Amino acid sequence: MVILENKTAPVAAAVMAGLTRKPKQLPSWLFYDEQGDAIFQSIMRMPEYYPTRCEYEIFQKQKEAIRQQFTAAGTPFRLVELGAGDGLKTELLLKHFVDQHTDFEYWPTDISPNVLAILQERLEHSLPTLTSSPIAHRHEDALRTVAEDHEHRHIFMFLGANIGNYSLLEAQAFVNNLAGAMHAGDLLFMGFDLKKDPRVIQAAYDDPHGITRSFNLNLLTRLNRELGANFDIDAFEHAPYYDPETGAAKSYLVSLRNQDVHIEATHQIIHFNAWETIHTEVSLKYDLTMIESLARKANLEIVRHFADSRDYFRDILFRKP
Ligand code: AVJ
Repeated sequence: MVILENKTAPVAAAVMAGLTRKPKQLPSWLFYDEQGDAIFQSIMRMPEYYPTRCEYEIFQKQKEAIRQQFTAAGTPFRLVELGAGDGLKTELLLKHFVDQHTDFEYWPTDISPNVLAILQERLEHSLPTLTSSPIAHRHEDALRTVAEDHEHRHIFMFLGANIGNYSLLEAQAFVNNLAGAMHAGDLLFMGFDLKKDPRVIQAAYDDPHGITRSFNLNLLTRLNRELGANFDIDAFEHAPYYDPETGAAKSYLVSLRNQDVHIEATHQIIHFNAWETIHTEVSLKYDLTMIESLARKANLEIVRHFADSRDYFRDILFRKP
């Protein structure tokens, strides 16, 4: 075995496990290196990627209704945002809360320390009076911190279509974990991308600009750089596919030919048959039955739905009884 640096160890472990599975698969968190973060920013700016604009509309039009719900208990709160990303949309809410002299603190977390640093720096300039400190990079650490803190009221936020990166089973486990860390009266504000015209969803993950394609292929570039792999990027293609029955938008990298790839750091030679796939991402779209079932099984009450004008997307407020 090679001795790996701490930073590459999780990447190597994920690759070693994922590329020896049949069918091959890689976890979608591997997208988010510095380059991947930047490409995702471009994805959010393109017209076909509707979830960002839907949630933005919800925040813009309903920010006061959201604030009313968050402050209904009449006590200060800690806003813990899981997967905050660059926090651009959240900033719209945060600014409104600050403008209305809302008594709260903001605790963002994200798996990418890179975006978290960018977010922190921007907030220091744009909202200097806001108390904000990134608590942890890992969700589990954030949950433990909240579970052990009985003094503060907490509101968890998990926005965008982030929950979609989990399978339904994983999503249930995740919501159960969240609910387990919440105390009575705590809130959870979660974004769900809804099932809709399949053509709209397909276009969001197979855009004509090739941005999502480069997002998917960048994963291989990352492995070449970080693990000394020799993926020929031109020998793979982005292959997204939406299944309207399950609501799963799945992305694959497809090998265009019969080929071997050498991965130096893991001492592996991985064989690909022509047209063999690596499953790199699921982005699950929800219907109301799925959402209600998630809540019921986690023993959370649904307080209120906030939808955009086309009902493409909802931010849903849950409460721990
Ligand atoms: C960051 C997980 C919400 O699934 O819609 C966008 C990532 N992948 N286009 C999503 C993504 C391809 C995005 N999430």
